[in-house]
Amino acid sequence: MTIPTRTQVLIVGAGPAGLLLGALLHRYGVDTVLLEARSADYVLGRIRAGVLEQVAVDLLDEAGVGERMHAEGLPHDGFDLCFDGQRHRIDLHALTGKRVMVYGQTEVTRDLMDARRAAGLPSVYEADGVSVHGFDGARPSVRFHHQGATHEIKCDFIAGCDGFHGVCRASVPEAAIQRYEKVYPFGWMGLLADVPPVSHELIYANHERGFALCSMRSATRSRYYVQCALDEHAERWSDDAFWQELKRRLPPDTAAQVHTGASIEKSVAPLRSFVAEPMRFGRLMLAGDAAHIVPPTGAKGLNLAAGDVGLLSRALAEFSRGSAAGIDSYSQRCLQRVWKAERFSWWFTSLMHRFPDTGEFGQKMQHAELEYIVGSTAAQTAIAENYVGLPLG
Ligand code: RFL
Ligand code: PHB
Repeated sequence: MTIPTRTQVLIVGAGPAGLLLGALLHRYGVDTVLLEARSADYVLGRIRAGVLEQVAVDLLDEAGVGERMHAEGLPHDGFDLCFDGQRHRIDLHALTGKRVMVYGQTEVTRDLMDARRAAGLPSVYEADGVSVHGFDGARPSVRFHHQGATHEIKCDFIAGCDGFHGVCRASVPEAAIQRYEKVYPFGWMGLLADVPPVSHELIYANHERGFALCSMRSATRSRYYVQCALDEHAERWSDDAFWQELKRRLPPDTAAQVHTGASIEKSVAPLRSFVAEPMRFGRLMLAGDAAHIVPPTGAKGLNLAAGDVGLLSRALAEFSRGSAAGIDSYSQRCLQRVWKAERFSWWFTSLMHRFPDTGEFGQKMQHAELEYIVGSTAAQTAIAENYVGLPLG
């Protein structure tokens, strides 16, 4: 492939945000070049999100990549909240009329990559030293190295879809950006294994030893998490130690039904809440984890990324037809939804985890709130409407 020297939208980052943006823009007749620092295999090897909201499902359909998701994804009508050795079902569908789709981020990424390759759209993997220039004027450009050569691509807009540690947000002058951040004093250790899930729906457990989550990727592949110390190393945990710890945090009858087996992947992720405001700097637009991070408890990260690029793709398509209205309102429209998801993710994280300073009073508060939730349809509805996802403004 010859690397183009000009494009309408230069997308930095081939995670779900960058790939979905590219697919939507292709549908709208806007051309893109996608630059990714890592190899395609590396990107596909990262095990992350598992739950898609309807908004994300609709956008994947609109991008023309929904076929395998509908065939292989698992629609879920509810999930369980677990505490005091009891499971309580939150009936998402009865409470909101909506459901969520369990379909892994790895599969979403693979579907989008395959579609981009099939459409012959330019992507450069293993692009080194990406730097962004001139976004405060009308002619931005991006420079990078690839296979020993230096390249420059001129563009109308740069889409910063390069995740939390990317180069795009870091290239914005300090004075132009406001950051809001909360780092949690624990992480999640995740394990992926080819064993049937313990339950056909997800289980979120509050336990005195710490939070646990039972999730899945398919009827034969399970994904489990346990809250752990921030300095925990997954390599130091045998699979057996993980399974034992998971089971201790579940009610005995549920623990007895956990199918154990060799892990395919085991890793620790820190938990963080983060928002950068605004999300637009001249002709540089941030989307997804580049602009905001949520702790995974609410399953919102990938869904927020999809929502951002849904709005951004429409704004950029409008711009190519002569209207800047969508571009001008992009940041404000995204941030309204982002802050609501930040609130829900922070609240659900606070409710379900043991914090070093939870103390006896804090535990009583968590317990009273969990008791209130299971006894109140109003409280369950509030959880359900946030969990299935708020509308794309
Ligand atoms: P990504 O996926 O981080 O992709 C960014 C891409 O940019 C590349 N990059 C660069 N490329 C070129 N030049 C540079 N200088 C670059 N710097 C970085 C990176 O290599 C990468 O390929 O961000 P994106 O696309 O915004 O997508 C966000 C999601 O990945 C993330 O929000 C979710 O995974 C969060 N998340 C969950 N979200 C959900 O909606 N539902 C869930 O159930 C859920 N579970 C999770 C999660 C995240 C987790 N971890 C590990 C953080 C569970 C976990 C454990
Ligand atoms: C997952 O399956 O990886 C998953 C599911 C729900 C969450 C977080 C992660 O809240």
